[in-house]
Amino acid sequence: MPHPKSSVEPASSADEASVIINAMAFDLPRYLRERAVLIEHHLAISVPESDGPTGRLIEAMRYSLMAGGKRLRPILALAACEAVGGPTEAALGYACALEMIHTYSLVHDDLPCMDDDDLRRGRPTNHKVFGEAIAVLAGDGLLTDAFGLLVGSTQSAGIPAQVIIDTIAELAHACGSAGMVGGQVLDLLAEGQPLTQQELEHLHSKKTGALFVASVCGGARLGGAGSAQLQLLRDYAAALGLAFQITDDLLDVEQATEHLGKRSHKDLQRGKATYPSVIGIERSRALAHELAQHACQALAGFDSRAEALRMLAGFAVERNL
Ligand code: GRG
Repeated sequence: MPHPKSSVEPASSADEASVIINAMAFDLPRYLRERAVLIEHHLAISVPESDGPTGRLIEAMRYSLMAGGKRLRPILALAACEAVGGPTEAALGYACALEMIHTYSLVHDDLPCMDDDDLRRGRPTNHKVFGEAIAVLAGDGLLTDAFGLLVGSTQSAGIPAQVIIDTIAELAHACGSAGMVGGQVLDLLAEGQPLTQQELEHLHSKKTGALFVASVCGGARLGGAGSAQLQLLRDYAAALGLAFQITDDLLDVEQATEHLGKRSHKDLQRGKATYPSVIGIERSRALAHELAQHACQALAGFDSRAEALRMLAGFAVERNL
């Protein structure tokens, strides 16, 4: 498979014109739908049903994995690959691995020893259906198999070994103690404590932001991005991740459980500091929009192939789910 090398070029006025035309023509709902179908098809193949001795484990993994959700992290990975001119197949396995890791974090986050939730993605949580032991193992299975899928799929796609190694290293860093798991610990320790805005941002940059950055940068790296492009995409993803989290905090306050498919108003109930509780609802909304704009500015040197990424920054803050 070709693995194009490209660099960031300053946008010409012709590029700018084509970006505007593209933005007008871009059908985001359709793009999201089509990408979700592609990802779900590939997820179903990647974690196939099994009636063997571990059938119950696989059933639990698939129960949460195939329960819907926005599929935003894998969609970002594919959009980032596309933005640097890479072929979708280069990042498809990686995209699915991201969704498996995200799903593992949700299954574990819902456990009684963590957030103790009964509802996720509109269904009873994993441990409510399969019991705690199987839910823990289903999460472990999703996390570990994600790395297996990443290696297998990128090798089959002919990605250079060093690019695969760099992608694995960045993903492991984003998920582990320096990233998502570390952020979860900060979150647990902060329950009932007042936080400053800076402390809240630090917590979320790890808990939520790190996986967004890995989604975008990994997808772009597999698509052939150079280091200048990766740096800009890192800025894009960090701003987008924070904007997404602020919007999540706002939705938790403003939407009902039945609408979200997960328990709402839970941050307040658990005594968690959130953007609305620290800086107020209006400032939170304004900050989320500023961050989405900042994310788009980081893409200024990219051509019209980055249109999906631009639209996704808007989606992250305008969504109602
Ligand atoms: C390692 C146990 C463990 C947890 C890591 C990510 C995480 C920390 C916990 C999940 C709970 C949570 C509310 C995290 C904040 C990030 C977030 C808003 C997750 C929900 O993501 P969406 O909205 O969910 O993309 P869907 O269902 O659409 O995929």
